[in-house]
Amino acid sequence: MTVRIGIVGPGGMGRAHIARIENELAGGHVVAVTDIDPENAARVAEPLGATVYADDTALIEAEEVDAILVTSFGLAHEASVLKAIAAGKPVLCEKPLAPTADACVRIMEAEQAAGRKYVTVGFMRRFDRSYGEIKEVIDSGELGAPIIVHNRHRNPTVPESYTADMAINDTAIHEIDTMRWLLGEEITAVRVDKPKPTANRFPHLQDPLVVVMETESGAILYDEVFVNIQYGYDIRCEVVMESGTMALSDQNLTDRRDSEGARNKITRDHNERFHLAFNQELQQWIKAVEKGEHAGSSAWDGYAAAVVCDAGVKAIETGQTEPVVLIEKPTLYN
Ligand code: ISE
Repeated sequence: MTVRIGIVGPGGMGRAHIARIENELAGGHVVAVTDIDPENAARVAEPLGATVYADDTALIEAEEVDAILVTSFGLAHEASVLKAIAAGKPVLCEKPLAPTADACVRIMEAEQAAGRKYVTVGFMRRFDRSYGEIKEVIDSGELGAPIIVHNRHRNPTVPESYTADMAINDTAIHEIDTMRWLLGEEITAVRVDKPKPTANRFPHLQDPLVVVMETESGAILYDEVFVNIQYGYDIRCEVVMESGTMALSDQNLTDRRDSEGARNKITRDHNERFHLAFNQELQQWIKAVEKGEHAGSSAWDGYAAAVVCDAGVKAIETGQTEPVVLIEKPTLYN
């Protein structure tokens, strides 16, 4: 069976997903497209032979669509995801699931009423092989419990439209989810330190930031978020355990040595760095849809990340350590 996918809001991320579904992955085909910009929808649909729909409601309800991929902007996610749940169709929604924790609660309530998990959140780092190897060692207990994690999330630049809260909601959200998954526990408090800003930023941005999180067991997680570091897209993670450490190694699998020295090429962006992780994530989702199962991060993960983000955004304003208070986890997500 080929899973017939409808895409809502194909910007850069959506087009990258379409390319992987059509050229690299098995079992899926994009048959339907909608976008607030009808010209973009037509441009994307034409080479695929896909149908253009006037809006997300028409696309989600279309008989020819089995599953939905939501790659529109964060504020629009909730409405499309709720419509997919109402139509009984699996939906993979790019992060953030929704911009507020309250919106994520509404999504969880709709899923609970429907009685099954329809929603997968696009936290692709869970599918990165290096993070996976770190998780295996943590889970094995060989090196004892994780105590401190040092993360670095560096982007070469961001556009002027990038707002101060996006350092948390759009960038640190990846570490927030990855840390919850790696350590298998919830984050309980967040503080945000503000080093002297780089000169290479837009004046409205405080860049870099250091997000400091505490977990249920008392581990401390540091996340340097530096979105105008110029030299490239650089993601680091070192987990310090009781009798050893595990860290992501350099981003490329080969090192170049020549008269200039030894180099491991730095990637430019998340699509390049996490290409294989995105492929794995989408492939697993397509297979799960085919079998009527759920794969990847759930709406609960989207919710928990949103609550930490809300606390992080507040911590930027207050300069205080802000508590993270989650609702009780609904049994659907246990
Ligand atoms: C972007 O939306 C991403 O998801 C990237 O992984 C992240 O590095 C970047 O900061 C975000 O803006």
